[in-house]
Amino acid sequence: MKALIIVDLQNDFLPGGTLPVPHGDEVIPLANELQQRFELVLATQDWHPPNHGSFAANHKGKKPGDRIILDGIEQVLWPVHCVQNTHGAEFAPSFDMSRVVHVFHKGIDPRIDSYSTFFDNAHRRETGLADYLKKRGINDIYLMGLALDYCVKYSTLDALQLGLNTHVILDGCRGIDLEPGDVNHALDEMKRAGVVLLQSSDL
Ligand code: VGL
Ligand code: ZN
Repeated sequence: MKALIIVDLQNDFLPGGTLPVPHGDEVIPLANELQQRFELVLATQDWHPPNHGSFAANHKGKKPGDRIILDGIEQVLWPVHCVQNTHGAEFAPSFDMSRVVHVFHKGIDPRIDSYSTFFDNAHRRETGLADYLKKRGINDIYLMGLALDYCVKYSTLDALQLGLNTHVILDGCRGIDLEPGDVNHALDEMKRAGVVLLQSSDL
């Protein structure tokens, strides 16, 4: 069975948010349409406590884009975003969630970030998504959403490790490109690892 996983369509990642992914809003109509075509639709939500270690504001003298070592691993610092129970963490109002059966949260632990929807960045803790898919016999996953060069990329790499046939719907994604070239690099990395990159018209 196939599942569609819609990644982080939250206010803070959209134009006007605190960590806007350029043109991120453009993928919402496709998210609404594609849900109708999958038997199982899941969503992810970046869901940080206010004291999260990935926020530059929580480190004296640091600014977004700086890199630090957080609990032993490298961390890029971000503007404050997707704080639990705030408007910025909510899903975009135009995102139709009527067919989304479960939402997986990530980035809850203040000491570690979680770009992947499966594990935190040090692979210490699971979000529950891997077990959820296994229990339901789902071997094929299709991801779309934000951001292509962070959450989508890291999720696909973990998914492959878990033995899932992993697809990315490219016209349903937009990237941050913190460093110009990050999106192209992410595409190469995913392709080399064995992710199937496709367009929604191929579905
Ligand atoms: C993400 C940056 C910071 C993502 C989350 O989900 O792509 N990116 N937090
Ligand atoms: Zn985050």
